Amino acid sequence: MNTPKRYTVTAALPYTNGPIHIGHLAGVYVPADIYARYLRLTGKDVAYICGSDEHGVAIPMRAKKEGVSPQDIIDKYHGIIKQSFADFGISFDNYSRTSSKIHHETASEFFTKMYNDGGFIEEVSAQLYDAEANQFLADRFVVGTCPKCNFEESYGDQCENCGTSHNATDLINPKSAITGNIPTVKETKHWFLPLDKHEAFLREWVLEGHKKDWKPNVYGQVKSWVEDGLRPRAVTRDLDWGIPVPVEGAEGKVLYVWFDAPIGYISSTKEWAEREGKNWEDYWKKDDTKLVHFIGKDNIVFHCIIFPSMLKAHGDYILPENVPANEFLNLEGNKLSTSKNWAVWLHEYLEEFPNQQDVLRYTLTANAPETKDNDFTWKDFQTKNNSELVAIFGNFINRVVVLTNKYYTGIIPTPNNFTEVDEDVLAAVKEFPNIIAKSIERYRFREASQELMNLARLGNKYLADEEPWKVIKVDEERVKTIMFVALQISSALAILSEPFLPFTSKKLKGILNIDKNLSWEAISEKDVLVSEKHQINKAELLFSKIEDKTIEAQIAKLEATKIANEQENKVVEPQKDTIDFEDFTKLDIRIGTILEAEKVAKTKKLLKLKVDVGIDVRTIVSGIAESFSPEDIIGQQVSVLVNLAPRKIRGVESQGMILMTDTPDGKLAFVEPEKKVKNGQEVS
Ligand code: B3M
Ligand code: ZN
Repeated sequence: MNTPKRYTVTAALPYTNGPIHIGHLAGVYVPADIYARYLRLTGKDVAYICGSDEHGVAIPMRAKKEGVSPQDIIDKYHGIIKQSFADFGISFDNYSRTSSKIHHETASEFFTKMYNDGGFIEEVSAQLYDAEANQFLADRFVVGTCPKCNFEESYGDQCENCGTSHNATDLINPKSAITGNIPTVKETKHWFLPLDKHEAFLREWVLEGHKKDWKPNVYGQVKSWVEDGLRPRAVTRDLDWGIPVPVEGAEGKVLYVWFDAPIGYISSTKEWAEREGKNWEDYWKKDDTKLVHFIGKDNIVFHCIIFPSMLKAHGDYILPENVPANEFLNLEGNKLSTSKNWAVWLHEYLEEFPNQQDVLRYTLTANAPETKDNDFTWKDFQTKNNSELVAIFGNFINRVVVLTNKYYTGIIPTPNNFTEVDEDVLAAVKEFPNIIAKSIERYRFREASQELMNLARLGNKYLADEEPWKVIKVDEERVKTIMFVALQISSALAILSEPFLPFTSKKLKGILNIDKNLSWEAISEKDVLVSEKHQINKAELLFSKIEDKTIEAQIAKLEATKIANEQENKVVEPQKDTIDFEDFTKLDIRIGTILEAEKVAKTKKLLKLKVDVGIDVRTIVSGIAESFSPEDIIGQQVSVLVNLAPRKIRGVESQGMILMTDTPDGKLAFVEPEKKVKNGQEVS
């Protein structure tokens, strides 16, 4: 495409069935935000568009679970999600929602136009049905074995394991997610998008047209779907939550959520254009507009096959120039999961790391899952903060600002002759806008963020080599030049960091007191970004060190989640065979007190105890050493089976057994009386 006149940048519409976490941010919203901010900084006309996806079946399902209405669910999470985006500086030009009137109208019109043009096949077919729930089962209402990868918990429309999208009737051994019943089949009428008819177009447009510029992971998926053979896909559903199908004879049916959701990009653009006095059609119908969809890899089929086929069939719309989908982010080695609470939720992060949005943005960018799944670890987060943001970026800026204030009361000094080193550094700075831009334009945000850090490294090294704090004692004039150069680097950092670290960039511009509108290109074009005699402000810390204990607390929190999940999934042992009361009375269980405890040599688990059981004081060997240290249990009351035949354990005769139970953290606990009782007291 020739130089675009304007850009429509979309970020996947999040489902409003839960808050958002770091995986969403890393996969979609941060990269899209970097891209949009960069475009604005380079003077481009941009519409950065998003909104809430409020028609997924996960929403009525969640509502049912919580005993509230779907509307309650979407209102709650739309609010939370929108706030999280704002808090993290995600600079959407518009954040809409698919329950809005403008969206219902836009989606209905879209469907109607395609319908009138003969863009759908109308077909009565047998669909899965849950007689008990009195409901057809599609999408997330049905689970079963994936026909492609044999994953046993595939959803009706998509397998989360292999990413394949299919029809609910393709599932092997389907089960209703509502009742657990095996579904029956029942006939119902639906409208299908004949994807097979769009195959030639898709081959030409993607397989031939975007071989070079699309990411290999995206291109590869599209290719494999097209080559597997495309089949018609139902775009309507028998449900009561969604946009009513706008044709006669479709009562009780709604549009499939994946039919209406991408149209949400269009309706959100309309909402924005109306507010801003723009023409939305310029952003969706003009060939000189560059449309880019930012999504996660599970959305590739919808954005690269289904939606483009809809746009093409409709006829008035442009197609995306690129769909830079990311792979997935994991958390400490495990898949992020809303239902398992295995996540770092954005609203929680902000409570625990107030005003540190940029640290998360930076870590997620530097470690973005661009070409493969990646892992977020708290240790790595700490390292990125302490060793890069604090030690390189923050340190450099702090030195420059503190010294400028100290030597020149914050007034930028007049430089003398530049040395070769100065000239080289200044020339190198001028290269950075291009270097970073190249990476961003190729959707390589990790690389771009590292180039930004390289600019800070350049500044840090310059100061370390030139040592103005030493030179000041012997050559004050030279120091003026050094500080002048360092201030130019600082200004370049303030501007170039904006897409990545918007909060820091703003703060830094404030400290340097520089023109908020200095453009990206200015850094390459101008010889001087901040001139002599310009007054800067006092130093403020841009980043602060994150201590080990803070990180340990986060890791402990995840540990607790893991244990809670395990506990939840733990199966309760089935009951043993029935015994007679007689059998029970044979057990002689007493309360005793531990008087002495010591480790049994050369064992990990065993403690040798002296226990007063009322009858006598006896030796008991117990496998509790991994849960207790000897000195902590002296005086502890315990339940003891006293008439168990004595046994030799590691050469020590054990005269009884202490009763224990497991706790959720994998340790043992004593079965003890709630109040202190007399030793020898019977347990019955
Ligand atoms: N709501 C799916 C998701 O969050 C979906 C994206 C819609 S984009 C049009 O994975
Ligand atoms: Zn699968």
